[in-house]
Amino acid sequence: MRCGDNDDPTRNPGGDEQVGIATKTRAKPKKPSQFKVLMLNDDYTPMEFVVMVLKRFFQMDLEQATRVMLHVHQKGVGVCGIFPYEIAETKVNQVMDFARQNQHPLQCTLEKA
Ligand code: TYC
Repeated sequence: MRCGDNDDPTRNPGGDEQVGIATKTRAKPKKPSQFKVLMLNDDYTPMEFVVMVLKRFFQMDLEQATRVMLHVHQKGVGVCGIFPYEIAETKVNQVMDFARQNQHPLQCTLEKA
């Protein structure tokens, strides 16, 4: 039978089978690598602003955002979340743009998880 031949009605009773499309599956599929979004401490950004950022861009509730903000304030750095590269990069840009618009020196960066 040639590829694409499908005239035997018993061969495809539901009619929803794709014919002639070959797909190749990797032996070892790679999961997309993950990146941590890190928030850095500074002496000037108000705590309330950092909490607002964590709620707005990382979907944290007030309690969680306050905990992460205080961790960063005390330790110097903290993890806001872990995402595929493009999402992590977008979040970093959103945080940095929002901080800049509000004239705060808040810094956010990426690190391979
Ligand atoms: N250290 C800042 C202050 O005392 C608060 C702060 C917390 C700033 C976390 C940045 O990522 C940060 N106002």
